[in-house]
Amino acid sequence: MVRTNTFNKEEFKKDIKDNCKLLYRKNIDECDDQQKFQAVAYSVKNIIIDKWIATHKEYEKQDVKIVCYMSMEFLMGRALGNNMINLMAYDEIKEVLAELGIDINVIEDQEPDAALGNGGLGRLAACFLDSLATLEYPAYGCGIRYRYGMFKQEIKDGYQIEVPDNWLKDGNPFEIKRDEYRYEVKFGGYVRSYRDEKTGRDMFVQEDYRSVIAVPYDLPVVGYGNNTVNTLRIWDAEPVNTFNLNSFDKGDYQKAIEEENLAKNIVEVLYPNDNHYAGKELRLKQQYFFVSASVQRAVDQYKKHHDDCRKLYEKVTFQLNDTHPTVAVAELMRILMDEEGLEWDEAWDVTTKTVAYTNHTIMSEALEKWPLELFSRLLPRIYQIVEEINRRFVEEIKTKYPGDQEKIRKMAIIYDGQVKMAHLAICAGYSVNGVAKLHTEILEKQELKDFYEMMPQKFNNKTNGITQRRFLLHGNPLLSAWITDKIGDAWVTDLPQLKKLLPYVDDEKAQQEFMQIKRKNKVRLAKYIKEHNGIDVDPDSIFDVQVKRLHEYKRQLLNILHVMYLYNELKKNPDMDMTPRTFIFGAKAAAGYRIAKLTIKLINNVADVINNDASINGKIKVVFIENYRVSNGEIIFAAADVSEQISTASKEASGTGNMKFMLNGAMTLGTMDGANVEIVQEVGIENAVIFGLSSDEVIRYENEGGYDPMEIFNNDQAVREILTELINGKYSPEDPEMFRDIYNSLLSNQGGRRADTYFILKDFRSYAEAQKQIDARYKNSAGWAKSVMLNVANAGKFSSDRTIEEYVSDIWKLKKVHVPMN
Ligand code: F58
Repeated sequence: MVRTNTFNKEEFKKDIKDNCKLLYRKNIDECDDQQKFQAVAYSVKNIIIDKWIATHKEYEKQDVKIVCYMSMEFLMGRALGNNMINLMAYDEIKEVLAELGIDINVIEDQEPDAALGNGGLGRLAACFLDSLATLEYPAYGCGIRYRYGMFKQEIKDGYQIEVPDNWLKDGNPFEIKRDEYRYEVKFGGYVRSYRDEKTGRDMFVQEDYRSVIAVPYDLPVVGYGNNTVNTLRIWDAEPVNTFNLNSFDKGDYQKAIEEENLAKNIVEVLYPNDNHYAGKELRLKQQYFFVSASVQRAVDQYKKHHDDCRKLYEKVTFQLNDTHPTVAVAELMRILMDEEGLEWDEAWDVTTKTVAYTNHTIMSEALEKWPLELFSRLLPRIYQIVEEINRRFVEEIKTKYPGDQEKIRKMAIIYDGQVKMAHLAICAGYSVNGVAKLHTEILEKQELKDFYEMMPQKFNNKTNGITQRRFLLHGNPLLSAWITDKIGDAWVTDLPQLKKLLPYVDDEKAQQEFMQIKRKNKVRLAKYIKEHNGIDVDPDSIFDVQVKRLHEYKRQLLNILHVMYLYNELKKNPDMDMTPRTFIFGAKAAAGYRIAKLTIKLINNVADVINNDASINGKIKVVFIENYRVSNGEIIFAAADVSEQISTASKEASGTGNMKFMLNGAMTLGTMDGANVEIVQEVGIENAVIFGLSSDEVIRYENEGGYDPMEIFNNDQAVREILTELINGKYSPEDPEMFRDIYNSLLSNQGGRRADTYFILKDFRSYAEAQKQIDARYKNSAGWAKSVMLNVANAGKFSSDRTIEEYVSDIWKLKKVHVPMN
């Protein structure tokens, strides 16, 4: 690989010291750690900035097509370490800091995670930006600059407490405010229409509206080992006129106040729901706010060099990260017709060549449907356009399926007083993709069957991926160095190179080296756990990890029920032959998701009982890691032996944590769901442990109205025992009723909800059996080492670089732009 890094240590050192003076009027050794972080970050930005300028010059010069990745969420994590890595200057900067008596880890720990996302969907967006820049593709991320990101989780007395995430408190050294790109975004009022006598066209004007000003902040997205620096553009809201008393005199006092509040509220906070849709007015405001600003900007940028908007699609694609930005369809139509003077058909032609849609879930509770009343009141002109899109679409359905009322009911964009955003995205998008093979198949055959039948050419799969730069090179320096030592460093930008590790998987010495590294990473995590939880864990125990958002379908409950079962077994048979196991959990629950929060409490209470039972000799430990997020995730993945991927088959669209574990040498313990299917395909079923119902079986049961969990309760004594322990106070002596709702959710139908909706009891025995297999396999240390090394060697497919190349060649049709320097 050509090293483009022209790092000068002495200059850099001086720059840090200068920054300390400029920013704080202090010498470096008078600065506290946060100030040192800021100084270092500004120095890194100083290296980035020329590349950033050069990149955008080159894009303008070559007049290239750009993808705008539109997303309500970008879960970026920390920037400093990642930027150092991608500048190929990590080790040098680490040395410079060491010479200044500063520990790089301490500095990196000063940076708050940019947690502008919930989970998989937001992190995927962040991985995609990394890959786009690394592969030299022109791209913008378009999103919202939330004042408060994903809440910080504290555990008090076993309960989750949500603490506001004031991530901008100390300022963000990497961002640049772009005051010159301000846009007005209008809400409410009504649409006045009239005929323009000169042109004979019908004109539409929004009147009596409230508006805000969208102001972008740009964050650099540094490509690895090249000069490309793309942009994540996140929009802040400012009031149109800062409040002035004049408006009081004019009788606009009310309006001024409303606009001030609108600006303040709109970007205040990220909605903390994962795989659940909350139909809140403010949420729709957020969506239209960032979409309108982004589309206005994209059209203006295009017009700088082109005068015919009919060819906009040659220069830009809007990729919709789920349905959240789907108002982009109507906003683009509005701009093209109302502002650029295109006819409906011309505007529709452009729009349907510009917008593409990614689906991330088949969970019905996550599908966005807006009440007509709300939608039309908040976005009157946008609503008119959606109505017309729907009218024409329904006509098309009628032509294709004459007399089939059922098709209209199932496919219309507006139906039953609701606007269905997925239908709008599919109707207007030129591409509809799922995020793993199985997921795409389920979309085509079940969830979106009617759409697939009507327009099969739009449908395609893009199996998710992750960036190895963050989740191996940065997160696991020991394993990275070992791999590079064995096969060179080309894997950093070409992950399938990891196949070159295959000759080592049977080599005893290599196996030992590999497992030694795993052990060191376990020691690192053990230290983190001791510092943050006060719990001692044994690095020689099996680290069995489930970290992800807490959701019933992800079945953290299955995991903890099994822990309770194993504990009972061990109590009955204290000499039971088992390798000590540390069960590690990390999960945030949406603030309003009762049963999810109760599951966290259950995990913590079970942990309390088991960890304090000296009679089991520490054979089982249970740890709940507080505030799971990108930055501590990097430490956790590196230390895992077992990767718990145990969702109810058919429910997890892809999963990406599964890939992060695989890449760091953990064995997947999972169902045949999401991308697990492809992981097994790559690594071989003998190098994973698979259990549970298949997606077909789950779907069949669901169509038949479920199954009867009481049968299992009545016939399986061990299961009956652990369920009874949920309500007999064993894990909540102060309140035996505490976990009654969990008990009920497993055994009784409740108001239209089937008992054990997620087949936890149905899969329990098969899961326990799989857990036994894990124990047996781990005993054979050479066999285990070989299997987990094979996991690393076969992880190549799961790089987001591969995913991005597929998006580029099948959907976006971008050209690489090599950015020269000087
Ligand atoms: C996730 N979705 C999928 N949604 O659950 C996961 O299987 C997949 O790997 C990942 O997307 C990436 O494709 C997800 O994270 C959300 O968090 C939404 C946030 C906004 C409200 C609706 C859910």
